[in-house]
Amino acid sequence: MNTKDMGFSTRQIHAARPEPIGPAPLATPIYQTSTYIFENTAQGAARFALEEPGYIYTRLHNPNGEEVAERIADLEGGEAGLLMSSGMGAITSTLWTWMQAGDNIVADATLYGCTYALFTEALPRLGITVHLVDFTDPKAIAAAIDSKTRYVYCETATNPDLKVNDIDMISKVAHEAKPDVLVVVDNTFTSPYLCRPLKHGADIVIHSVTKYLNGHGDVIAGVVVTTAERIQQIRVIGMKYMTGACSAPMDSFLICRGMKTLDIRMDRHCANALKVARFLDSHPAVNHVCYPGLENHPQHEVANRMFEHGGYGGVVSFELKCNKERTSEFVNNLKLCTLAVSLGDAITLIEHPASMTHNTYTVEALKEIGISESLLRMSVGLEDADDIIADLKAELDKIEVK
Ligand code: LCS
Repeated sequence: MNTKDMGFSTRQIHAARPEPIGPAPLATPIYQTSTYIFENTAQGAARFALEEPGYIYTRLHNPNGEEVAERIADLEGGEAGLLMSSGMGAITSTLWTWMQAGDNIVADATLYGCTYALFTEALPRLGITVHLVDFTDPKAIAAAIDSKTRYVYCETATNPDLKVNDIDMISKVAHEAKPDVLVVVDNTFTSPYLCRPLKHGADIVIHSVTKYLNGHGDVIAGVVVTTAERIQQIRVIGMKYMTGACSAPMDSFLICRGMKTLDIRMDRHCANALKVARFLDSHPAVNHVCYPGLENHPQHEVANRMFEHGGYGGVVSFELKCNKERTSEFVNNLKLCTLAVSLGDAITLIEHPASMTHNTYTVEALKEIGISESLLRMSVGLEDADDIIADLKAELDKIEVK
């Protein structure tokens, strides 16, 4: 079925559904196989030479992974996608495909902790330099780009503090400074339902599918979406030779199931998060709240321009008016909000970035990007918002504010 002109909700369910083989199952069966049979040696050779399309080995292709990748590519408005074993697998497989010693990356200073560690610890060991700059400053981005810059890299809404990067501005500045630079955007926090970076000038979009796209806290996966030509290069270089970070058929099946409700879940995550953010913003024990849906958020207008479907995401971060120890006590006493990293699950999760997801930054480096040891990050779930708020309120009211 050609779903090209159909709506988001239809495409998240029907885009890229493979033709049934034999009896017509409603759900795509799990192709739980590592390898595929060739009819003869000529066919095997033609497939390896990429002269004939068809399956070879699950590290390269698998029907379940392809269904998910093509569907996400459709929702992102990209030509093609590639599903991988994790978000970090998708990031490394993509970046390594076109990078060599001597090259550099210009990246936003606020990143998911493991991306930051990749950029500041791992890549420099391989002779690749990473310049971290504040991506709200166009002059700083332009000044950091030179003839050796391969990628300009940022997150749509930053982990953990929800700064919204203006992808139109960043892409324009990057391509003006160096036309062949690849603008790579990690769109995990927004999902394609809220933002489609390719439309705003990005060249490559990456997701940790572990989060909203799967949405049920039971799979680790990643995806990259870009042109069909680049996807083929990532597949046969970055993924096949360099990382081997291929997706697993069973995981793809679960993601396919989860994605059918992406829009419904996102609407609820967004509505709940806005209520929670407004509550936190009004509480005397809270120093400040990071949520792009609040009118006082520094990039509220950028979010209004870039985000679709009227939502601002499900993650809310907030800083308490107390020290690190009291912040820990607050979290440990919560009943409904569950202490765990990750995000995008039905269950509301809360974590302490400085000692958990962002412990790859030094305390000083965190301070430079405005993240303190009293900051908490919540992934607001799908429960009744009033129950989440009641859980927070009971513990916030106990904090003595001087
Ligand atoms: N990009 C972003 C923005 C992320 O938040 C994460 C994981 C990744 C990439 C990596 O994806 P993964 O390999 O885990 O699928 N973020 C996590 C977090 O904030 N808490 O736990 C994991």
